[in-house]
Amino acid sequence: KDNYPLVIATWNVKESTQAAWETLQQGKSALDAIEQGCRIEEANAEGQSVGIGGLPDRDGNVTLDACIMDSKGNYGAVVYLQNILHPISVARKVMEDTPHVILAGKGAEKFAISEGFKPVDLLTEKSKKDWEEWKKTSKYKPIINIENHDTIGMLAIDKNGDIAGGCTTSGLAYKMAGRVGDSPIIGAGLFIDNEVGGATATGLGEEVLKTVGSFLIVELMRQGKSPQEACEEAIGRIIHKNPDYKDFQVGYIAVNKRGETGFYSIHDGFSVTKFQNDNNENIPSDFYDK
Ligand code: SD4
Repeated sequence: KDNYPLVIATWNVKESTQAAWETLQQGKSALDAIEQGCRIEEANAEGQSVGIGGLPDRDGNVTLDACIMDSKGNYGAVVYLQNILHPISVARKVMEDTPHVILAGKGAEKFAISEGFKPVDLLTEKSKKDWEEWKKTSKYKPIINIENHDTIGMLAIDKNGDIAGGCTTSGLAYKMAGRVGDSPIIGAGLFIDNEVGGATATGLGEEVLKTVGSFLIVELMRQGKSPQEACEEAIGRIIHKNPDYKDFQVGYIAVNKRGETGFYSIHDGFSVTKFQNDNNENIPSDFYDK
């Protein structure tokens, strides 16, 4: 029981895990904690892979993907959402206030505005400059670890032992217009089963999608694997299927029902932030390609 409440997230996002932890301390649900935690990173204009300040697609549009899943197995997502600061909150509204689970593009934006979200320009001067610089060569190659990587995948367990998760991103920098990654797709970027545990992903979404990584991790835990073993096997699956793994990064994090955690990546440089037992800590991840 001492293992939770607990919050764990991809990358170095201490302010996000702090906000989620404080939400849990107020007696709120894991779902509330996830939403509050993710909102911090979404509003951080310095982070160039989530929310405002996210690097645009190759046409200069910032397009956001996000999803959220609760302990009852409910799920909501937005894909290719533009001009809205908090996709995680829109995803929650899709889950709670519509008969659907995914809304895309203009429809998602229209829904958000009808729910009171204000349109904002998400392309910052800095990201616009970086994009203009990129256009000079227009070489599309996913970067193994983006310096200030902060696509946030977050898992939380509240004091009742209930698990929720969320994932929010601006996707890959300079992606093709229309591209959607793993982050908002159930089973790929995120999966929760309150009887077993949860998992979430970061990195090259195409590889996570093709192996349905987060669902795989939860199913492996159901079969008795620890969160660590399950993350390692899911990374192993990608490596086995794709000999080009040296050129891209994927990182997974997982929790099980007992509040045990695991995390693993293909390459060095991935880290997680974990808030547990009053301690908010950024921890480097072990990795495959040594
Ligand atoms: C994607 N998985 O859109 C995301 C990108 C990511 O940190 O995790 N960036 O493919």
